[in-house]
Amino acid sequence: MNRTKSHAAFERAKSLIPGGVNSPARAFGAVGGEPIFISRAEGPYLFDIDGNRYIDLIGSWGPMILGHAHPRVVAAAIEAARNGSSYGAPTERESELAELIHEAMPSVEMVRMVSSGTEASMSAVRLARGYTGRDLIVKFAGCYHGHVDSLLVSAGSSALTLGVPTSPGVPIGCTNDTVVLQFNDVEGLRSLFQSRGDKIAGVLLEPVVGNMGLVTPTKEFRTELRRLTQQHGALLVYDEVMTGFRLSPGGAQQMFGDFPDLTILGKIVGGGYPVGAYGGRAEIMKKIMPAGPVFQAGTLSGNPVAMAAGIATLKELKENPPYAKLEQMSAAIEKGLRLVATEAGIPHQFNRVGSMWTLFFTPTPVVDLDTAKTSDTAYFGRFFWKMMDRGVYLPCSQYEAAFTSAAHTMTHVEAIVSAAKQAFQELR
Ligand code: KE4
Repeated sequence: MNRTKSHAAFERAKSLIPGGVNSPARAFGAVGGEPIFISRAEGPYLFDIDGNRYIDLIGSWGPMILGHAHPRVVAAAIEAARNGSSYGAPTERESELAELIHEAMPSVEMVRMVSSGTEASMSAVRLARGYTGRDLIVKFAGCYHGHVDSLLVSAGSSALTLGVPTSPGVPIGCTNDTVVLQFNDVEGLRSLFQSRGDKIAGVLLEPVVGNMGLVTPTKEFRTELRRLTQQHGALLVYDEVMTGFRLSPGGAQQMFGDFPDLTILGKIVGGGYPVGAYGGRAEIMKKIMPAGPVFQAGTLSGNPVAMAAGIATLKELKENPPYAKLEQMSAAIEKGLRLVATEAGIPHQFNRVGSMWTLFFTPTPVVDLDTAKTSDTAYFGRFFWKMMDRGVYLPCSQYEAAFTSAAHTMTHVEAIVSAAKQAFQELR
């Protein structure tokens, strides 16, 4: 594929923007080569500035569950933008989106809008500490909650991809009160609560992990998490930035029948516009200023254009739920990729929950960060480019989830599987 314009754009960007990108996740650091520059996107497709078309399996790392440029979302954003882009004053749209969130996730009795998942995670951690009067936060190796200082410890996503799970610039004082356990480690959880349970403000996790590649929790792990947090007065915080409105209308918590104390949201809730949110039990949320003493603020929080896009997205998901189709498409992708990888004799694992999935190149079942890291990331990089050259755009890291959208059809599934079959044959 000709990518000369992307190369020139990357050279230009690198002289102005660190690494030429505004987020390391899109830097292609783990797969080698250079990122492609996008000119536009529509439905299941990305188009780069050289005119190449790709079946998009990232969907902006999760937000584009409806596919790109969905007419309803585009129209809502344009209509809102015509009435001004930001007021710094409250609008009814913020309450409308809050009502849609609460309707989908009853555990979220009250919610505060912010502008990113990171901001939502940071605020939820501060709230858990402010509400409980305790300092300790528990997270799990390989889970990523945004670039929050206190959570950049053994973080997943691009921190893991680029090998800086604990970043320079984060003073030890910021992470002294962060305890990292292995995901699915029930004994580790029990032992920590036994020794320090009365010091724990909150336990933060991705209820289905996307940021070490896709990893699912065991039922025992989820049940113990809820039991121990309740028993010791710690808050259970579900980071549903990726899973919210994706795994079901009510995200992972609805799918599992769980009831966390706080929920962190992002991505889909803004329909591709900058929206994050955190919410939960009203008595906890009422601690947030100006209702309570825990400070949190933001110029563009509840931005009217972003709210309009989020409302349009959640209404479309509610009125025309795509979940059966997402399951059908994603199951067909799983079946096809498992088949062609097996035929090619490639050691692999395929982890999937609904429309979030990861093809790991390892013979070891992937259940936590240690097992995810047995993957052959060099092989993944070669596979990634073989797929790119066949017009299939996978996440540019073994440690990320792929996302199927409502715009994908069986034609796209067949093209994805066919490209993988050829890629595996060429990589022999
Ligand atoms: P943002 O600050 O990127 O909006 O959200 C941070 C975040 C929080 N929680 C979860 C579970 C997340 O997946 C994320 C962000 N996800 C990454 C992709 N793995 C975003 C891509 C990027 O960093 O560019």
